[in-house]
Amino acid sequence: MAGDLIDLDQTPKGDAPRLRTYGVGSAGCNMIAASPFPSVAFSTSPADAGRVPADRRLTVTADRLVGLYQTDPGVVAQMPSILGDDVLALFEDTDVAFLMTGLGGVAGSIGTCVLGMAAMAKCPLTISAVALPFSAESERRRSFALKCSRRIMSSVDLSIVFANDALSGLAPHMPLSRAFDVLNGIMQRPAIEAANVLGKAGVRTFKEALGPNTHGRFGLGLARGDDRVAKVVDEALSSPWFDFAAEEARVAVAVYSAADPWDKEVARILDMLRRSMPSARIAYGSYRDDGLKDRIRLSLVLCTRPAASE
Ligand SMILES: Nc1nc2c(ncn2[C@@H]2O[C@H](COP(=O)(O)OP(=O)(O)OP(=O)(O)O)[C@@H](O)[C@H]2O)c(=O)[nH]1
Ligand SMILES: [Mg+2]
Repeated sequence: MAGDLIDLDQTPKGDAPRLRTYGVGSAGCNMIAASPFPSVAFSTSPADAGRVPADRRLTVTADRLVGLYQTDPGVVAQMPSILGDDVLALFEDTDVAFLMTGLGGVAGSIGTCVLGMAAMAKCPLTISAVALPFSAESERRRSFALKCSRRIMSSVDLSIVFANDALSGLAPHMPLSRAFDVLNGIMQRPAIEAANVLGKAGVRTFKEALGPNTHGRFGLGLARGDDRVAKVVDEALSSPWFDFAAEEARVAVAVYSAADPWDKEVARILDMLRRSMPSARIAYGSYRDDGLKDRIRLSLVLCTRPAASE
């Protein structure tokens, strides 16, 4: 129901969900290089999958990938074996599949569409984090990226879209490879937050809170000092990736962390978020992170209507 609050800390904790990150294509393999989770490298080039630490790797030909991409997702949902045992095996023993890619090329864009279908057939929760190409890249590349982004959104549970264009603001004066490292680290955040606040049994509550095929954008705040709560909320809400007004959010997922998490700060954050998005369902969680010292962090995913209606 719109406007309600869902406390993820109250969901059963028990066993931690088995979360796996999937790096798809050349950029995707870069993105999992520093993953703190068991990870899978998937591409059309053995060089991509071979250069990053991963506990599972698969290289498939571009021809096979294109054939699988052209298969009707409804048919795959009924008969996942069409994808092949090697692809399906990547999702064994996985509760949360977190797919990462840079869209625009063949391996990452088509690969994520295909792995999204496999993950949805095999795993309780599938989230994708995809980067859109820079405006300066070719029109053909950008329109292919958008087409695949829409297809990914309409198949996985939650697709979080990051525009590479925001890099110039986030990491000005940095060489591109370092700026990519910064962004690739930020793109891991939603997976890290999910692993910290969701127990295995809470995955279903989270998925129900999201609703089907949800389209998300990510914002991050970090702040210290007396007014750290106001600052952290302002910074998260000023994310360069929010390309719609906060009040249009249908669902928001907010995760607060601190070395000394404090219920009062959670309540203030929720109060401020509620004022910015009065009709959104807000799912929230918190955890202790000693590394933050005197700072607090707020990770925010704002979700709009299901992709199917876009
Ligand atoms: N965020 C981020 N984006 C990247 C990175 N490397 C490349 N990109 C972006 O990702 C897009 C896809 O590029 P690649 O990953 O090289 O393409 P691919 O999926 O391997 O596709 P093919 O090589 O054509 O099969 C590019 O157009 C860039 O915008 C990275 O490390 N991080
Ligand atoms: Mg490539």
